[in-house]
Amino acid sequence: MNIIRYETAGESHGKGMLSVLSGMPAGLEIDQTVLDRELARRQGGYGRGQRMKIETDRADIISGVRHGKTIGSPIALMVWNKDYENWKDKVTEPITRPRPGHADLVGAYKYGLTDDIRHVLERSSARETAARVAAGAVAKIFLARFGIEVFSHVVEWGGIKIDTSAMTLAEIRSRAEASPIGSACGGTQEKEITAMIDDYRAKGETMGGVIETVIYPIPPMLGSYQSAPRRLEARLSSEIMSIQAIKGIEIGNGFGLAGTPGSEAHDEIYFDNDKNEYYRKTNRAGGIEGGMTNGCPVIVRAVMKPIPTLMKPLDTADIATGEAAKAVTERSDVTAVAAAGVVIESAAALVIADAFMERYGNDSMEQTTRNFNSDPDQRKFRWKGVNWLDGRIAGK
Ligand code: EPS
Repeated sequence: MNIIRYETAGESHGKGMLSVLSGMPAGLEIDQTVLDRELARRQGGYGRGQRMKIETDRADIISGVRHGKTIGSPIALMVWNKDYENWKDKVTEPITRPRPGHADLVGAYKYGLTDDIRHVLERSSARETAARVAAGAVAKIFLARFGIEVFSHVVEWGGIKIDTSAMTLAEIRSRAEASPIGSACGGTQEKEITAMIDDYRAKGETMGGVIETVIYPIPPMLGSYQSAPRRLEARLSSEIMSIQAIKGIEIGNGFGLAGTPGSEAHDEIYFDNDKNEYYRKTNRAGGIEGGMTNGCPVIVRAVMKPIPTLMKPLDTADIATGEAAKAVTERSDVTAVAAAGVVIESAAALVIADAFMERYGNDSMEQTTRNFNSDPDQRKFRWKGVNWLDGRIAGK
């Protein structure tokens, strides 16, 4: 990221998780309840483990905000780990049995930490995403000031696909927000999925899934084709793929485009003379063409692999003895796919905030708003298609 940047620090059982976010203009009102609501959402979702019962994540604003508004300086946000009290004086046995799929084995050798894999595990833990969500919540507050919304829903759980083709965007969002699995399916399918998660828990298994993130409304012309690092697909992918356990990503019709003839792969352009606007009837591109938003909803799907900490441990080799062993079992979640949706929203919000600042940004919110409002072409590409996602959704 270019103008908006952030870094996180913190270990899973250390004092807390810190994020430092820079580049936000001065004068943005920060509502603490929004930060804490996002952190609470990240803690939720069916299938989470014991740790989430210990923590009540809250963002402690350390710097960058005075009297409720940003002042242009780096915003440091601290999420204190309540569990630290239980760990600070704890004497733990060294971990020498790396979990396949985690950072354990290679991380221990890379950093010369083979005496105890816990040195690796503490930082590679997905607990780090609490800090990302705190920073992402600030980006969401910023985007909301310009009418930009980001939400996600889980479209596949352990192989069970959720069909949202008969639902509007608004329906999907409200149903997913009310669901313990973060999906819009409701009723029968929700029960089927929660029963499957229970079954996985009983068997010592873990479960992955696919999350769809929607950014809409979103202004056109964010991102650029001019240089590779400015392309919006690249920026979104990079940020989302950096989230723990995310193994694949697609934008719009993504991988499906391989089997689609060109005549059915793109979104034809129409012009409404009365409204002086361009519009599309489909959104196969997922709202991005040539690395730039085109006014249609930005659609990103990402797959989260099953968490590598299994209670039914996999084969491994003990790095102290070289002997065959079973991987270490640590307290963990059966699945955290719904929580990953909140983390992806944060990642997307940070990227979009960065691209927005590139086009309209200034050091103050006042001037940034003026720049945005005075853009004559900003409404020229407003999405007015009947269907928001390749004709799958009837209505708006
Ligand atoms: C997590 C906190 C962790 C894990 C989980 C995510 O807490 P603890 O290790 O104390 O149980 O529950 O991390 C992983 C599953 C992982 O593999 O890193 C959190 O706050 O989201």
